[in-house]
Amino acid sequence: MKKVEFSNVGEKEVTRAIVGEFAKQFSDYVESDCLIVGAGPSGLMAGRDLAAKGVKVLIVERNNYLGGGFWIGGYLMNKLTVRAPGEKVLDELGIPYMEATKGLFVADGPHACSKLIAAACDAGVKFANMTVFEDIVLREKNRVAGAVINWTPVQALPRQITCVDPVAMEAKIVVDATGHDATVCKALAERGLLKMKGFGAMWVEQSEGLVVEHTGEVHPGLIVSGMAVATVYGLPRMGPTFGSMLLSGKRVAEVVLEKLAL
Ligand code: 48F
Repeated sequence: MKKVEFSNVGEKEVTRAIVGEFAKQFSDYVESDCLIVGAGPSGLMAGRDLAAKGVKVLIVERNNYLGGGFWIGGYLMNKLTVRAPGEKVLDELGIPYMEATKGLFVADGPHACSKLIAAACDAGVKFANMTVFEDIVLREKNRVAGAVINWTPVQALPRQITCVDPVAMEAKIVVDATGHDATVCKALAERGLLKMKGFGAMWVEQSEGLVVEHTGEVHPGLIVSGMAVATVYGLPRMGPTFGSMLLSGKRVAEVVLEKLAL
């Protein structure tokens, strides 16, 4: 059998490469143009469109994996649906799909999700995964100016063995893309700075259009995206259909670009 010759580097070089590159990127992204909390379909889509326009984007995600509900689609079956005109975004991302019935398209979750993640990475989005959003940073007139974050494992362990203070990241604009929980908006609501209605019962024909229409700035410095929009404004939920998540992410990118131009 032919011998394969690998380069002559050992453990210390491997460790230094990881630590060095992590520290460089982390230090650089302590300040970004746009910090997106949540790497579900709406957060990834927003990040991809923004980074493609040269915006410095960091996505913070509490899980190890990126993609949120987009991996598995509906009911643990790895299929996801998109109602027209959402299939245009699938075309743009090169995601294969079939038409199930007029105006309803079905794609494979893993294929769709990995394409969207790759598109975000290719555009230049950076990720802090296994990182949980804990709180907001506020500045003058209660403008949202960043996020307080910690390692997910720290938060997951019992309090008595993890008294680890978090750190904060600053950003010109923060996006809440945390899905139904709307965790970033909740941090404002807990301080009496925002009223949240909680999402309504499922009604897909109503919810998709309303979510995209209501996507935007919810408080100075904070944009709301995807299902978090339904939670803030009391809009109906929609179940495993994703066209409006992708279009909400696109709308976020438009709003952020307008704001950054000011
Ligand atoms: O839930 P998620 O996929 O949000 P989305 O982009 O899309 C919603 C759909 O998946 C689906 C639906 C309509 O199609 O009803 O549910 O609005 O992704 C949200 C991401 O945010 C992360 C979470 O792990 C997920 O990947 N996340 C939530 N809370 C935090 C967080 C937090 N505190 N810190 C960091 N990440």
